[in-house]
Amino acid sequence: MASEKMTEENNVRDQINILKEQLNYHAHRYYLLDDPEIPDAEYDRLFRRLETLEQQYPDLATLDSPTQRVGGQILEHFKQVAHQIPMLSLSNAFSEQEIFDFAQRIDDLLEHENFNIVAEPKLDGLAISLRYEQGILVQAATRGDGQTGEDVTQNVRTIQSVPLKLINNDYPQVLEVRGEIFMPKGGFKKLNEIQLKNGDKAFANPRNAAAGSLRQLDSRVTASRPLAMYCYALGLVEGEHADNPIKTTHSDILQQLQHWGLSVSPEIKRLENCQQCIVYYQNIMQRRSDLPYEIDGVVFKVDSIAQQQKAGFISRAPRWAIAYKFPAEEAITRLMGIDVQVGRTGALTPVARLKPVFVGGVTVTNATLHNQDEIDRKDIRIGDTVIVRRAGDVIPEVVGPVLSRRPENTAPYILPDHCPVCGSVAERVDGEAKSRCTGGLYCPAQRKEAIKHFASRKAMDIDGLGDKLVEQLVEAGLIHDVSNLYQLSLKQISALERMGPKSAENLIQAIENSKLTTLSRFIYALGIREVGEATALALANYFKTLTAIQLATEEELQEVADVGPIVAHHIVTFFAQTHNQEVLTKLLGAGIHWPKIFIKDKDALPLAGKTVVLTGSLAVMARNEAKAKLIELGAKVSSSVSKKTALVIAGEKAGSKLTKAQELGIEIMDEAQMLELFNQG
Ligand code: 9MJ
Repeated sequence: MASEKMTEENNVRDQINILKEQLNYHAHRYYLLDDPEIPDAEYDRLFRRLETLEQQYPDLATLDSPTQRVGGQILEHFKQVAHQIPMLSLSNAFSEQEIFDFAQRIDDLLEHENFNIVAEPKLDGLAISLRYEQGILVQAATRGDGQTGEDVTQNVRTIQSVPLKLINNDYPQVLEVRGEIFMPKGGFKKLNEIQLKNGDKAFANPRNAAAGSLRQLDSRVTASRPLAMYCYALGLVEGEHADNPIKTTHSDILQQLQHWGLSVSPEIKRLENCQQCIVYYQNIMQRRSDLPYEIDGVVFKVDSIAQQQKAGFISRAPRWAIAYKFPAEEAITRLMGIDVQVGRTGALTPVARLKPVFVGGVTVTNATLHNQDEIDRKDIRIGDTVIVRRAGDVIPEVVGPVLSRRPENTAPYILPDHCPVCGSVAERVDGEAKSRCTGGLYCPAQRKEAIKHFASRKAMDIDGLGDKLVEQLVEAGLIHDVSNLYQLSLKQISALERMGPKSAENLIQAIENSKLTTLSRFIYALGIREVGEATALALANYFKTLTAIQLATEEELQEVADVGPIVAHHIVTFFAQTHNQEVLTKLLGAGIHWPKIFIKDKDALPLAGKTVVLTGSLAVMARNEAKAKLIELGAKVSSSVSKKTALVIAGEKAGSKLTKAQELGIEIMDEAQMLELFNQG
């Protein structure tokens, strides 16, 4: 027995030593280098693990353990400052239940007195204590370990939202104010752009950037950094002004601080009960990504100072306050593998297959890796321990590997040079981020995606035709291209697995209903590369008819505000493909139509196949309108006169193009003749 116990203790000792070593390594990166390698949540997890082991085996707890040091480290560069009133930390809550428990505890401690709560966003920055003597800022100190901090007065003086002198002369002789220094998101982004441009390392997050900026030995560097401060507590106060003594509630004190020129978060609210606290939390969480600064939760504080005193403290945290933290947005997990997905346009997208991990409030198993360059830049390898980030509703992403945990024998990942679905060659065009399967619509993956897109809500809006059903239909060989949708029979659909007769009928009806659409939806539904909803609408409005769009040259297409040379090229390429023309004919033949649009046999149009040049200025009709009309009548509109030109329309002050047309003996019309032609058309 005794030896078993010893073995167990030795194991725990090893575990504790490993944890200490890891925590010291990460604390160094975090506090001294401002360059953390793992997410905070992971650091906290290691820390809690060590705490638990030390509690279970008190003999193994040593004074050099990171658990024996609360808060940050004290840097040697800066003068030390003893906080006359310690700077507190906050207890954390992670669930509604813990907030109800907190309220219950307060209720007990206050012996059922009524109490109000002040709710504040929990800023993710650095806690700072400012000291004003006779209204003048004389000292600014970091929190340090809560008892002793670093003197960063020179640096804090450069922050615009920290007044060097208080306003309204009714302040106390000595006023210590505590708050958070942070870097707004916009400033952080710009700073990192500058860092990268100068060949310096980007900061991992705004808090690290704020910490790094504040610990500069040269305050000119701090001055160039976009820092701000919000105040949320008092420290030492001496010699209150008779006209304006310190208020008796937290909410009034915050107003008083504003009266003296200090900044306070505009989001702070006074609340009356627990339910309102939960609503406040949810509301702030929803707006989190829209706030101009990072927050990692909300803080609830008892409003009355007398009640705060009655509730008291446990070790270094007040009993009268609690931080309700948001779920961590970053976590670490293992990259099990990389799948390659094939999109509608053949683009190959590497997708990380992750060991399931709870992050940002959900369990994440996949995350996009975007493309080869991203994988190379981040040096992500299969087998790595990776940081996964899920912020708000944004799709999860892999931030990068934790290099200190990289296993041996990993290799850089290279995307396959063949399509994993159809085996066609995958090509990467110069200047493009993604490589693409060259299989086109031979590739079942591309076909499925094209059909899903065609049926989607903003395209043909075929109700009930979801992704799974499209996959079933393609796999059953019932549809090869989008036009086959309109040939499906009730019998074929009913025969599919998990398809009831009523659903089959509804689907047939939905397909039928989709036949009446708009020109812009139809163009969007075709899935032409780079032609999104807005471009489709712009094309429809400009050209008015499908025929005009089909016949437009790249040059003409670029007349549309939304269309540049690349998009124009994609459109022309799309319509030039025989396969696409066939599908279009079948779709229109199936009865797809839209109001106020006429479809003519393009060969029968009066200007079919003729190249027309417009020159000089038109007096009656807008130039673009004339151009659209010409296209509608089947013309190809060009900007230069050549032997191929069939007709030149010469407005007023026509110059060299008219002369050239006359030399070449090309038919010439004036504006009146053109209008006559349009009337006939
Ligand atoms: C933050 N970080 O925004 C406190 N805090 O109060 C707010 N921190 C705090 N309050 C007492 N809003 C100790 C810390």
